[in-house]
Amino acid sequence: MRSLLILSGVSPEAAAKGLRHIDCRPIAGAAILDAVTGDRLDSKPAKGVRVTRVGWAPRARAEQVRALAKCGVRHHRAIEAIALASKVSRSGAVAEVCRSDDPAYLAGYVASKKIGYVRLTPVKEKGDARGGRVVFVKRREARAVISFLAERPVVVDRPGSVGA
Ligand code: PML
Ligand code: MG
Repeated sequence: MRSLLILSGVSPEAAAKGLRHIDCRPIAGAAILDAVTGDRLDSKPAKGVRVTRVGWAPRARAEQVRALAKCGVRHHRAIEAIALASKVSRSGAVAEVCRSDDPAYLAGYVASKKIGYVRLTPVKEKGDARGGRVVFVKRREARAVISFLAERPVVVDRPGSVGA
């Protein structure tokens, strides 16, 4: 995950801070971090930013389901995570890292415009409820990214792309 974040343009220091965040008890939303310093930029440390108002266009969803099935991935969490990562990517964020907080679901991913959605499994051991989501941004864009993530309705109309 660290290498993929650095490949995506996140500094080693910020990547380390982000990975520490998803190695803890999860918060409801995403933590927004400065992609250079790793400073936390959202205003609610105990909550983070909920990435909401994102869904699949039905045909695109069906295509994505087929593409995942070809790789042996059959889980609604993967489909929902790809929609969410598509919205995060369109927000202008530098990169995102996520590790499921479900103790029975062992996958995670790193996503960015540079590398796409890179799914990794297992990223933890069964029974481990630590996890979460971190979005790395350019500091001067933090406010715009946060309002896009929380408020802007987005429809994913092609696998890997977003039509807002
Ligand atoms: C996947 O690609 O399978 C999704 C991994 C992250 C899931 C996050 C969650 O819903 O807990
Ligand atoms: Mg969860």
